[in-house]
Amino acid sequence: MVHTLPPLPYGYFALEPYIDAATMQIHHSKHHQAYVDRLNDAISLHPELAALSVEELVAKVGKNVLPASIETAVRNYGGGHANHSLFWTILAPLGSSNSGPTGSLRHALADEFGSFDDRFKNAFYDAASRFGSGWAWLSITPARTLVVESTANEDSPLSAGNTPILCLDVWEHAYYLKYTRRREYIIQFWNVVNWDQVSENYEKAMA
Ligand code: MN3
Repeated sequence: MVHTLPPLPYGYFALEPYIDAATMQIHHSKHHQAYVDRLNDAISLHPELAALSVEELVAKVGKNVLPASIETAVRNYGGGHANHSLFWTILAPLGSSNSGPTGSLRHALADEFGSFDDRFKNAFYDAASRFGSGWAWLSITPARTLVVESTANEDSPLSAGNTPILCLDVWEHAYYLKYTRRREYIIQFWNVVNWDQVSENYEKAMA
């Protein structure tokens, strides 16, 4: 097996009460595992792709370089695997790493959005409020600027050449056990963002 489910860097209960344990368990052990399994199935007949990371695979989506028979599988299941793998790492229990962006990311957000709590969070809220299933992102463009974006389904910013550093899964499976409205989930999400990790992702992408 080429791709494996990464372990959560905290327990299922760690993000309570903002993201509940039942949601985390199902989301990680069922949904994410299914994406990993289906990606492995899809690429099992293509040993030439076995050495590529999931991020490298997803970056090839839409460029006519993947075998046509597995393009959609890589887009959906590879995207699902890559997206969730980032998502788990940018979450952290309340009180650990949640005090806000640090270092050069803090300055870059101020430069790009003017105000963090108002304009950046509003832009992210709008991206997360997209119609239907998908994701909201804070990404870095090839021109090395920050951008808030939204993708449908399991599409990844990597396929468009951007590097995601923060994300929020807004599929119903990510929140419906606890929240009846997506807007409440989006607002509560900020309590459990691992800003140390997001800032580290930023430094790495800009290096
Ligand atoms: Mn999900």
